[in-house]
Amino acid sequence: MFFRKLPGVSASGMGLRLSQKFVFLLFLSGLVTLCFGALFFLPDSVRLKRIFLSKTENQAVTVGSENGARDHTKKVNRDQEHPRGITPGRGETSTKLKSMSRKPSVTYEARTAEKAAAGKSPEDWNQARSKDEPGKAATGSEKQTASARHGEHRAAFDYEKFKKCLLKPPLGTEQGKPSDLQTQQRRDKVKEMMKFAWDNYKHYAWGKNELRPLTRNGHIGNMFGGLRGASIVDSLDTLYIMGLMDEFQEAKEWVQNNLDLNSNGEASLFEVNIRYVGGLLSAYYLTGAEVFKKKVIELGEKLLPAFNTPTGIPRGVINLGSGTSWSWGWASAGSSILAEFGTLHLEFVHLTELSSNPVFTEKVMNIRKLLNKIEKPHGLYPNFLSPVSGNWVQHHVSIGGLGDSFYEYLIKSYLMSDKTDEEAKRMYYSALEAIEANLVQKSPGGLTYMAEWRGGLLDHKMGHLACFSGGMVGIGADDGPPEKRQHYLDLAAEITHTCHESYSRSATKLGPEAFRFDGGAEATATRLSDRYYILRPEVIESYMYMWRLTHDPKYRQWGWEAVEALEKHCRVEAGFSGIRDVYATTASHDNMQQSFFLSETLKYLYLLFSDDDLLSLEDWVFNTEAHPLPIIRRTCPQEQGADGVPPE
Ligand code: DMJ
Repeated sequence: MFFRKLPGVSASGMGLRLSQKFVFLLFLSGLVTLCFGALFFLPDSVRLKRIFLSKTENQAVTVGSENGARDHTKKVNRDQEHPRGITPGRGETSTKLKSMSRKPSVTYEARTAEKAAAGKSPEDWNQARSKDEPGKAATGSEKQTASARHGEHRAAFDYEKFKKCLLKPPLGTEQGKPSDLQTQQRRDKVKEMMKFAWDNYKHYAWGKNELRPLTRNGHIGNMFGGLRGASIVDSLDTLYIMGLMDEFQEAKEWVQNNLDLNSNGEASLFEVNIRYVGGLLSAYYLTGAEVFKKKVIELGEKLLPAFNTPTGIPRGVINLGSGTSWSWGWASAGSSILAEFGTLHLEFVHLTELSSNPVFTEKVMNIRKLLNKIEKPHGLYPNFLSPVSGNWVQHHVSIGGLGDSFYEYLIKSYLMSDKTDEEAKRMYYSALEAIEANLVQKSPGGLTYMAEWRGGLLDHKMGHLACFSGGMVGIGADDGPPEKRQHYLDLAAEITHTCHESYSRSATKLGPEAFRFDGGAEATATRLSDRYYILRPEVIESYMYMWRLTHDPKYRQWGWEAVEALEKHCRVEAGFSGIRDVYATTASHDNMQQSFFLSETLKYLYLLFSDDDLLSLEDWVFNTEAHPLPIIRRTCPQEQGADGVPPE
């Protein structure tokens, strides 16, 4: 070491000072090391620790949603996450998504913890801990811990046992083959239509979301984020029940090898849920193939961050990669849509069944709780709700678009719970009463319809989407108050009749997107913009349910009229296409074979011409995309004694 001699200081004196300094420096550095080391022993919340040890450490972080309502700690690795607020490129999904209000719904920490919670094994969930804080609403993880404390350990899902407990074989005794020749031929025709739609999709659009049958190419669209193959996932169960086994096998292999869930696109929570989650769940329950179960649980976990809002009401759009979510730009004041957040229940309950993870059911039960408690104008549920305040944003009520499948999921939740979900039952029948009192109308020509309601004023319009309600009111008729059962069945028949009228009053015998009952109109579209038909299923769906409930042959006849009309006006050389004007005989095609045509329209037609034991309503409920989900029975009927009690 080299020291410069200081003026006026002797060499020996300088040596003494230097050694003193050396000892002092040594002491100082020891002290610093000691203090720094002590940081590791401080509690997680101490700010100094967060300043010095951020980013790269495996550490416990405080979890909080927007309003800080959730508060628990979890071990997570921050390096695995995207930084908060950054959303990856949107590519083809951008056009519509640009108009969304960009409000990330969750803090970075909340997303991290959510993912960590979702990724745990059932044993981990039971061990997961969180501190009880009086006065705070229990979060998902806290409730998980609570259920663990109460000894609610769910056994892993047993597919063989599930199969044994069904009342009927899923495909019926003879694949649902009808006894009379004419019905057999009609059913064969529907199967041929499915094969034609599938073959063309496969040829021209394989792996894309939908087929463009005129330009003979694929369509990706902006509803499913980066997910692909919507037509494949939506078709799995239809192919299977129709016995198109080679095609089913191709579809299954595609799911196994190509369905990539690690996408970064921005997706509609609702659409991904009803088509992908619903499609994969059904495929699993029908076949027992593990690949479907694995994929669907993984996908379900990716949807969870959408629920991280102050109320737990999910936002409509989610980036499946980052977990960031926000509301549709067109939905007033950043609100969530009733038909979207109200159409998750069936699938999420089944996600819990298959994964043994209670978090999925907790998320939807929380939505249910809020909707049950909130004040409802005239007992009606408006279409827009703020996920921040939990209040209605506008008083627009509709049984068609924006509201529709919420009502459907209430009665189906009750049926799917083996009629044990009393809350869903109560909510459904009181909603139906309010609908009857406020929305159900009779036209001057004697047609029953469900009008829309705008802050107290009736809009005498019914959308094609609202035509599912014939089937819904029908399947719920039997569990209503005894004095109302026949009335509900009649109401279901009247609505289905009105929807059929909207078809039979058009030149193509296909129904418009919306039809009116004012200005002299009786179930006809009065606006040019309402005249299109995009291969929608709702009217045929109601025919199918009404057939099963009444066996009145007119429903099969009406279904056959629809088949003929589809063949004549929608079948083109390379698939099926929607049309722009149902009142024009020279068709103008919209160049789109919607995936719901394969999952719903053709499936409901096939079921309409099949025996009732093909996907028997005693065992199955259909989600809103026509994917069959089994009724959940806590005790297996086959294991019960003659007195209905399980043997000891
Ligand atoms: C389908 O995706 C579902 O039935 C949804 O509930 C409403 N719309 C389409 C079909 O019209």
